[in-house]
Amino acid sequence: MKNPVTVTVTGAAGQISYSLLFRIASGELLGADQPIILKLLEIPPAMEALGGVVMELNDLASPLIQEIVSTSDPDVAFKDVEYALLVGSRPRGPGMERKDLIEANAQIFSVQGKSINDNGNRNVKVLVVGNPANTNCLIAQRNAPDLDPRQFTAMTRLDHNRAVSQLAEKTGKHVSEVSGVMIWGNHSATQYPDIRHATVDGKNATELVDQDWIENSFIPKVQKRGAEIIKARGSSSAASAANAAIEHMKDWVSGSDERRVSMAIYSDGSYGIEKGLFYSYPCICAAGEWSIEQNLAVDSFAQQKMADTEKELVEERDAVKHLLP
Ligand code: NAX
Repeated sequence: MKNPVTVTVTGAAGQISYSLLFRIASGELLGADQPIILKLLEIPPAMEALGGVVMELNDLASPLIQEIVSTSDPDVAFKDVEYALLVGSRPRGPGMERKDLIEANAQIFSVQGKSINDNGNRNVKVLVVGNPANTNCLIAQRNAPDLDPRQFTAMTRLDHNRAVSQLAEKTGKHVSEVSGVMIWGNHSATQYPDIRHATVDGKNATELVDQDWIENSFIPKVQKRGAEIIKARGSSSAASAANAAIEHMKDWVSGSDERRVSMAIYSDGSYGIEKGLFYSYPCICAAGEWSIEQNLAVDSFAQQKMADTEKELVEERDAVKHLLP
């Protein structure tokens, strides 16, 4: 049996975690032979509800879970963490402007970034899910000066999967026949879901659909899928978000087998995007590392879309500039 590893999940009493934690416990994240110490972070008012989640986790009688620590202290939650899934964040309250929301979350992610820096394993891998995910990730990373910025990522895998699903539906093919889709930029309504280099059943996707569908149906549908789900379900996507979080982390750890995946990662300036922003790029994962796929052709339409979403990320960063170390 392998030595146990520490996985920390924040927002552990929330909707996404209610799906995520049970899949982690069943080995879907790190494999069926990897014992886990699960550390769960919540805010004090949610600790009672978290107690209920812990009872259910115990009732799995999972052979993989070695220990469960539930706490409202980030330093306890991030002690020795190797895989940190930052799901919890402050939701928008009544009368709250977007700027207030970004600021409120900046406080949370400053504390968590610092705590991961001070308490986590030196090889920790961090995935930020809580919104605004890209900017929350930037804040956490900037507060963790002793760690490599490449250890921080934010989630656009759900957007990626939504794009795959839409393209499969439109072309009448199974999702397994779709490959090469990618998401550029922010996990928000400015993101650019891009099928210019995708294939469906081996054929170039852009030859199977027309530009009008791409611009006026596909892109807005993927950008606004979250809102569509809230309208239908009465609450935001949870199980599909948990699934995307598992896939993001699993590919990062175990490799994506040369499949293109979308991850918001520390920009090194590739494709002319400002260095240091957390921007979603097409990535390939291998040997526990991600790398940006380079030299994909960019036309003027794509260039504009990539710049629009970059602009939003710059604005979000500037809104919290005074809080960045
Ligand atoms: P919930 O409101 O159900 O759960 C969030 C949990 O986080 C709550 O239990 C809350 O008490 C906890 N929390 C708040 N502040 C905390 C802190 N400082 N430390 C620890 N825990 C804290 O939201 P849920 O539906 O689970 O969504 C979680 C986050 O994911 C939201 O920000 C949501 O917007 C975001 N999403 C991101 C997605 C992505 O693709 N990147 C997609 C799904 C989702 O919308």
